[in-house]
Order: sequence, then structure tokens, then C-alpha cells
Amino acid sequence: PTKERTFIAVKPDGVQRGLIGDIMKRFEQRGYKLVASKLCMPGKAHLEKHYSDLSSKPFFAGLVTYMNSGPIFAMVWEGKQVVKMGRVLLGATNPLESNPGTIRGDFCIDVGRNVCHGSDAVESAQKEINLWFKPEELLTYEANAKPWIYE
Ligand code: YYY
Ligand code: MG
Repeated sequence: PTKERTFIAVKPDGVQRGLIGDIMKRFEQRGYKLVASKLCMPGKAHLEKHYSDLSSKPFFAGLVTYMNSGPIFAMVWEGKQVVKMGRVLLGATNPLESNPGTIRGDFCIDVGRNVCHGSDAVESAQKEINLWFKPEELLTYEANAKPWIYE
């Protein structure tokens, strides 16, 4: 359905490098609908929770330090298969394996500075949206272009 939602974030390196607009543009131009966004620094505990599935990984501490090193631009995007397509738009986790044309494939090199986050499944998207946004921050509105994007 066209109501699927995903959590996308521009990580601190992406924000510092001025890539917020470029990253948002990929989702906008594809036809997805923005339903929430904010610039935030949620703190270490929140970021540990966000990446709790990776807590046993050797890179976990460095990942949390990196994510806590500056503002993050958090977003929720809505539309048909947006979770899966969001991952396609982002590219592979390791930017050296991301195809040109993807966000990571166009804007970065190292896995520990891969400029963006995207939910990997509908379930994790729901969890992440609930972690990062209050219900009243998620807007419901009719996108004008909808009949020109969906048949
Ligand atoms: O979902 P995605 O961001 O593509 O990858 P994850 O496997 O969930 O890892 C989260 C995050 O951790 C990744 O974006 C960069 C970092 N990371 C790392 O620094 N080194 C690795 N070998 C794997 C992941
Ligand atoms: Mg992940």
C-alpha cells in the first residue's frame, strides 16, 4: 500500500558535509512523501538503543561515538515499498560496494562515514519511527501529486 513508512536519517558526517538537501532530493524526486523531519542530537543512550541489534559488534562503540558527534537530520518517508526502495536509494552499507547513482555510491567512501541510515525492514522501520518521533510529529496530509505518481 502507499501508506508504508520508513525511517531515514542523514548522519553527522552528511549534515556537516552539507548533504541534507541532496539526500532528501533523492526521496522527493522518486515520488515519496515526507511525513516528518527534524535536526536533532538525541544523545548516546538513544543512539545505543537505535543500534541495539549491533551491540555485540566490534564497531559498536565507534559507531555510537560517530553518531553522537553532531546533529542528525531524521526523516520519515511514506509510499509504496518505501522501506525496500529506501535501501536501494541509499546503496550498500559499505560505500565501496555501493553503485554510483545511489546516495552512498555518490557521496562517500568509508563504511564508518556512510552519511545516511535507512530502516532495513517494515518492522524495524516501525520501531525506529517510534523511537525517533512522537506520534504528533508524524503528519497526515494528502500529497497533491499522488494521482500523477500512482496509477
Ligand atoms: O543498515 P546499514 O546502515 O546499511 O548497515 P548495518 O549493518 O545496520 O550497520 C549499521 C552501521 O554500522 C553502518 O551503516 C555503518 C556501521 N558499520 C561499520 O562501521 N562497520 C561495519 N563493518 C558494518 C557497519
Ligand atoms: Mg541497519
